[in-house]
Amino acid sequence: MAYAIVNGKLMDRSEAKVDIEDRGYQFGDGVYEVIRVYNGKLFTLKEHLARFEKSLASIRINLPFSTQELTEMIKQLIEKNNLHTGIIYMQITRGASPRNHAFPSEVVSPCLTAYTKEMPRPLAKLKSGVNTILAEDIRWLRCDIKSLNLLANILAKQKAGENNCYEAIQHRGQDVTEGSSSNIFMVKNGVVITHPSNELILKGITKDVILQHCRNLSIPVEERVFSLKELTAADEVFLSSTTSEVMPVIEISGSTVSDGQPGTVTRKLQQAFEQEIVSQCGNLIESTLA
Ligand code: DCS
Repeated sequence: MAYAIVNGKLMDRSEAKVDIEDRGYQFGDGVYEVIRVYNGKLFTLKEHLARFEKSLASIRINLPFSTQELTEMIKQLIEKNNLHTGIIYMQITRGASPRNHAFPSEVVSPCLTAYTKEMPRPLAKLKSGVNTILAEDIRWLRCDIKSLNLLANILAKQKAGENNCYEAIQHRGQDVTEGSSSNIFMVKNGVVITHPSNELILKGITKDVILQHCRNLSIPVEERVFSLKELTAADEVFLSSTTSEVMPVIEISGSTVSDGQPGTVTRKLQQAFEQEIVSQCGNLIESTLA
């Protein structure tokens, strides 16, 4: 039997239901996190919990549990579901209340739901790299909040899929922001360049691990806005996310990136990322680099 958490309680996943007037369901009034699990162990848990709390505070929802309680619930769910390699998805909404845009005037308890999913590492793609397509970034101006409202991201990802691409690279006018569900990096003359973590993008946990490893490896980094023109002239491009790790980008809207092969800086960072996984979660069965 697969288990899920609803309102802080562990239950049979097939019986996990929420109210039709839950504000997450009606308004997307809530926030979420996706955390990677390798070897049954949570990767970068502390960082995800910190971002979750920041997202919650940004939309003025109080976490109905302590971080410690939440951690215990998540760990119990992983154990109960026997999750080896996959993800845990969790979200908190403002709760169920008669429909009205403003916050409920009565006291409503926020609704926590969580479940796990087996998901192998995308090893073949990590080796070969992926194709991407450009998409205008039509999102709101608080993309730093990991909000349940994902319509613009959905439309961008759908455009990617319909064009046989793995991801859409979003841009506001000439400025590259981030992927529909990932951060974007380019490499030029050995320098790693990526959008600053401000309100126009999500501060990726994977992004921060990568930037830390750049520092460790003495790879120069510039966190600054870069243009579509710079992107198309890049030596290397890669994207990052919890599920995609350090993913080489070999094509953008039909144009090949450099020679169409994952670049050397990208490879180095993939290697460093794998070492980080091993140090936090133990040895991996298969490596990207083998
Ligand atoms: N930007 C956006 C818009 C995202 O949705 C994500 C991750 C990222 C960047 C990368 O952040 P992390 O490195 O912290 O994962 N999105 C999650 C999602 O919706 N599914 O998987 C990851």
